[in-house]
Amino acid sequence: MKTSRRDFLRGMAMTAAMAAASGTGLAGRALAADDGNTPEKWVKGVCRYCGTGCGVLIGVRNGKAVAIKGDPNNHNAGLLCLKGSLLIPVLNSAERVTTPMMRRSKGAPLEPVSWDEAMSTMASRFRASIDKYGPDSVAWYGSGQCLTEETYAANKMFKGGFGTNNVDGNPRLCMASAVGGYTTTFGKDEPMGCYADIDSATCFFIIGSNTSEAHPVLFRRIARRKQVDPGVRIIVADPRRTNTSRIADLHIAFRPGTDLALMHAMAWVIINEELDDPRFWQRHACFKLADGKPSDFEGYKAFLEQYRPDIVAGICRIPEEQIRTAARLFAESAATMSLWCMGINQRIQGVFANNLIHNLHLITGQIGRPGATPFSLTGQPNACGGVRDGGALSHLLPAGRAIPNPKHRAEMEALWGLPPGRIKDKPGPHTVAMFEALGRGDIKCMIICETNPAQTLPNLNKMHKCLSNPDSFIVCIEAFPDAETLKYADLVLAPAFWCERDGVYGCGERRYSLTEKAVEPPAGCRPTIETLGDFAQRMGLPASFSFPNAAAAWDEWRKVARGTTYDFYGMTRERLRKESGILWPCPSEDHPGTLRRFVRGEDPLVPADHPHRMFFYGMPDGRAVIWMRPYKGAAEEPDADYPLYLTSMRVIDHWHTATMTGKVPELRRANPAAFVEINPEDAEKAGIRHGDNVVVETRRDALTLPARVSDVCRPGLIAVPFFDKEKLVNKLFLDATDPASREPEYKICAARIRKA
Ligand SMILES: Nc1nc2c(c(=O)[nH]1)N[C@H]1C(S)=C(S)[C@@H](COP(=O)(O)OP(=O)(O)OC[C@H]3O[C@@H](n4cnc5c(=O)[nH]c(N)nc54)[C@H](O)[C@@H]3O)O[C@H]1N2
Ligand SMILES: Nc1nc2c(c(=O)[nH]1)N[C@H]1C(S)=C(S)[C@@H](COP(=O)(O)OP(=O)(O)OC[C@H]3O[C@@H](n4cnc5c(=O)[nH]c(N)nc54)[C@H](O)[C@@H]3O)O[C@H]1N2
Ligand code: SF4
Ligand SMILES: [Mo]
Repeated sequence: MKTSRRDFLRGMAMTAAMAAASGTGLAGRALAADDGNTPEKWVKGVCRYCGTGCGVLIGVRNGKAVAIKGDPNNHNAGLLCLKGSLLIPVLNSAERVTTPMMRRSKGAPLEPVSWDEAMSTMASRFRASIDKYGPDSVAWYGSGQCLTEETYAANKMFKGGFGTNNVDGNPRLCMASAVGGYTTTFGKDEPMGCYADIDSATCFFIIGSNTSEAHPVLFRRIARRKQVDPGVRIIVADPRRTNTSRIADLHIAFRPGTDLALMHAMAWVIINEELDDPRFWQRHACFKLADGKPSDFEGYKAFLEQYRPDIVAGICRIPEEQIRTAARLFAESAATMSLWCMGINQRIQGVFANNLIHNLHLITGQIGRPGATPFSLTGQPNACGGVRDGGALSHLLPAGRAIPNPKHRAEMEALWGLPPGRIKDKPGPHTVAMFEALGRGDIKCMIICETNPAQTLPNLNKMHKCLSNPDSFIVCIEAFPDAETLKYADLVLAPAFWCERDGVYGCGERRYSLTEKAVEPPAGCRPTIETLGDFAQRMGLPASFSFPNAAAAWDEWRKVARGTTYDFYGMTRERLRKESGILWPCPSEDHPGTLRRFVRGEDPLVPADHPHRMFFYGMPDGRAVIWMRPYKGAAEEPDADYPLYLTSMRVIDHWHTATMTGKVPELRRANPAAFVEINPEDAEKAGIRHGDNVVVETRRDALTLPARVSDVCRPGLIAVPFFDKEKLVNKLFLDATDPASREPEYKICAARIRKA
């Protein structure tokens, strides 16, 4: 790829503008990612961090990465946020895992070992376990940060090769409720809209997403949309007054966990003020009771009576007028786009809350037109492409197939060349249950890849016990030596990081983009696709389980997706090399990709002669479901002993456990350590001042954190970030999960505070 000096400067200027816009004012640093060396070549890739999936160009000189800028041809149009523009120091960090390491016994230190010894030890432990206890004694715990090819190979190896459905990953902690929402409402996972919808929307309904800190480049696009057209309206529904809410026309700071009541009340207003679109819902939707039994419009209207705005204002503790305003803005706008993330998903009613967002779009017909779409924001760079589309959760199979479906299992057995019946018919355990099984000793050997569960699982004291089972054998494929989970590893394998290997990331809009290899990994680090292939061979699996490289795995995955509703057969490696991302469905090499799914004339899976403009082909009768899901409170509501709500959130500068962003001095300085946000009212009651050390206590544990007293949290709510390994805040949270998605309720528990 050739880029002129002028393009380079332009790209850098954009990066600088974005860095400045992110509020940290470190534009100068973003300009020269390294020593000011002029790159000899630019290699195309994807940002390592969030599910926005910004395209990047990595500048390389003398085999070393020296600069980064936004890819002008990808959806981000050359923009990057500060984290993304400071990726080069992470890549070049001296603090890396550069050799396999092993403990000779539990409690002994990790010692460097050769790759051969590491792999043969691993294979003999796994083999012995499978022979003695069966395939369900081994497990894979993966990540939405692994490359698609790695996830595909691991899923195939465990489900098809070993015959266990013990395959799960951190998207369970993240996107599982969104998956459940899309599949129960529309029959198929993944948003039907695209990022370009932002440019056409006239109303944004942002609920449970701090877009400005968690998806900064998309937030920029929303803010620009409002700048261009001041008539655009933004509603933010979040109990915290976040940076996102600062551009809102209406900020609804409701009581945590009451979203379902709020959205039913909005539906009540829409229907009672006749702002709904009967022509749309009569044609494209049906009504169902919570238990799945069919109902009708009259049944829905009657159901909504318990959520009249005057009642719900009391439940949410907000002015009734806010509900009416939100409902009118949503329904009357020319095109409304909903955006949501963990405030909705990480809840014991996460799937139901997702359903209710879809309800609002279905009753108003705000769907399938440019700007009108229910769009779930994805957290990790490859949660969609690798884990969701790849079917690498314990109940799924690739490309929208499900473990309990005999036809789907038979299809995968045929595609993988396996005897019939090889894939088990029962789903494996979800994440929390998988670690419980490790603690009980039912799972003996586990691979943990590109995720740091010892910091990010809920109810950590309990999970640390599970990770400490003396009979277990835990393998971590981990790039950075300070990851908390390494304390529990028996074996650590050294991976090639980010652009030290090639592979595909699928971001939040069904867009697949290729990261090309830009630089060599440190000696001693191996691409994970090779590690998995080596492991499969040593486990005695057929050659089809060892991919010679990522491109070969990609080609097989294309064939597995072919002819399904996830069809991306047309995205050859060659095309991905040339183009900066393509959106599926994309069934043939001459297909341009699909911006809006389910829409005639755009989605190749909707017949050209279909009588209607939209067709929800994921549903047997083509009708999406308007669900009557009752609201109930959180798993642990505040009470006399623990009177406050406690929630957890991200900060713009850090990526999860900060093993990467913590290596960048500018980012570390901006947010060096954990804190607790407290509203001035609550602080005053407890005699706490800004900066005081505060004991935050829940039924599980207590931690001392410095107070940030501000109006960010509504009264009665406190909030903590989870990036700081010196303060493992997840010890405070409970491991209650949504019964449908099994996603933990990280967003709510009960707490009390006192001055330390
Ligand atoms: N800088 C940065 N960006 C990231 C990440 C990161 O670590 N750092 N991680 C990525 C990942 S994996 C993910 S999943 C996303 C997460 O992205 P977000 O979900 O946007 O981030 P969070 O800060 O976890 O939570 C969002 C908001 O939920 C609100 N909330 C709490 N309780 C409730 C409630 O009851 N109802 C509603 N409606 N809202 C509530 C919180 O106040 C918070 O502002 O970010 C991605 N982007
Ligand atoms: N309290 C609370 N807890 C939460 C959440 C919350 O909102 N609140 N959110 C949950 C959500 S949504 C998510 S997604 C999870 C995220 O939780 P995790 O996935 O556990 O956190 P990360 O820090 O992203 O872990 C990624 C790990 O991969 C390593 N790594 C980086 N690059 C590579 C590589 O190329 N190869 C390999 N093998 N390893 C690499 C990093 O060093 C790091 O240790 O946290 C969950 N936990
Ligand atoms: S918005 Fe997300 S993907 Fe884009 S540069 Fe920032 S961290 Fe990377
Ligand atoms: Mo996430």
